[in-house]
Amino acid sequence: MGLVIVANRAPFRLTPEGLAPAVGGLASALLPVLEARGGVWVAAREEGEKALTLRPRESAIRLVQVTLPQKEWQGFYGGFANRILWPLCHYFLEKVELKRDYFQDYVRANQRFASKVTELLQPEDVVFIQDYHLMLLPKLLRERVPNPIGFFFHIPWPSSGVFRVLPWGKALVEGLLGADLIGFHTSEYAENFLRTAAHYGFPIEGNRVRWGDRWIRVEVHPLGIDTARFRELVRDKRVQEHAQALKHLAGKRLILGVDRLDYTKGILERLLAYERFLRTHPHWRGKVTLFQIATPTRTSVAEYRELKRQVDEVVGRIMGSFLREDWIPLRYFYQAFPPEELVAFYLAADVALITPLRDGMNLVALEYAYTSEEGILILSNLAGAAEYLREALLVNPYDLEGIGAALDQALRTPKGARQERLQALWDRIDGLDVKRWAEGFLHSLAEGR
Ligand code: ADQ
Repeated sequence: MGLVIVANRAPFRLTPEGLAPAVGGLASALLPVLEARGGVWVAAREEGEKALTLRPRESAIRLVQVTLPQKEWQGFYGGFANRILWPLCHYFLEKVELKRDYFQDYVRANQRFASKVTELLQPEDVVFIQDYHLMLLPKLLRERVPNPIGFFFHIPWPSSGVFRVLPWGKALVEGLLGADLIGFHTSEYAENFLRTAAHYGFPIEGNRVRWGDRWIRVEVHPLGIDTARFRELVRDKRVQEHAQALKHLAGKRLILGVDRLDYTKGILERLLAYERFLRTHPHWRGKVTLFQIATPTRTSVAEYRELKRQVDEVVGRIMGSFLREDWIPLRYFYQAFPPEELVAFYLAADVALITPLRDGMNLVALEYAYTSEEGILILSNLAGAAEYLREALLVNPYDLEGIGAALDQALRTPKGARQERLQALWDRIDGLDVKRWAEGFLHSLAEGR
């Protein structure tokens, strides 16, 4: 049975050296699965953007692109996805720009996807749709084809009261109900979804929603990481040498943050918490250094450019206030790194400070905890991952003093206690392996039919 994955973006990006896996949770999660099973990945392409071509012998994956006219792409992606759904689902209501034009473009783009998928679908194929860009697609496909359809929502499903701020809320829920199985990272999101569906009048029974004569199942399938790949990277001599060099460069206890430069990731709040920590815990001055890696993302959206400006300003202020001849309090990297370099940072870090204000799951937290040998993970209790990584040091990401106190505690935790926490986290993350996630979801999709 063939697998057809449908997602907004292709899992590759163009580099001067050719195609490389894209940065982001989705690509790291699904590429290994599709490569193992073989199949088609359908993704959008903005008109004028260079088409990505994969030659069959390079990969078991066939890539099919759906071309969207520029104006439509702007409204669909820059508008409805990034200025409405993303802030709304992460509880940033003040950033939501409700514009009808955006919704029109979202409908058109989802229709284009539906036509393309219908065209290429074989009778035996299973369709697996990814994320909030394509919420109308399951229904559009259900009207055209009988194939099994799975849908996974990678970001938080907010409480029903928040979701209902959307004038098109019911249409979006109906769109999803075209699927046979809808997956979420945590039980909280699944429950929120069921309550939202109930609000719009759909009968609910246990974890199932009824629509006409169909029952749609809602399940929790927490996404994990490619554990085998990360184990390999940790054992790689070059990665270990690089980690040693980074430790040497830091010269102090190394605190690490790694995120896309997105307002949901709490980078600004984290920097403010660090600044405050240095003021209120002066004995740590000269003894710690924060490496913050921020990956450029959605740079065409004004909101993100403004965030970058604010982050630059706080970075400058911390450096100006605390830098000493013998101590660099902060190193800020506004760039993406290949996985082997990222793992070197993970290995070198004594503490990872992962404090999103909201996050569907947060794979960086899993990657750090899995690869670190004696570090400690400070994790936001508003990230989906907090439902699983109970041995992390959980903090409220809005509570700047609380973050400082957790940093102080983490830095004082003796090696034995740190290793005990890590050992427990390794077991949990083994249980969340990405292959299990995909197989588990697809198995349940097949079973339920
Ligand atoms: P993201 O918001 O992108 O994903 P996350 O889950 O942390 O967040 O995944 C980021 C991925 O990008 C990680 O695999 C990480 O290694 C990589 N990455 C981050 N910074 C990088 C850098 N500077 N260079 C190279 N690689 C970098 C969305 C949701 C999440 C959800 C995932 C998967 O917002 O909540 O966990 O999808 O469902």
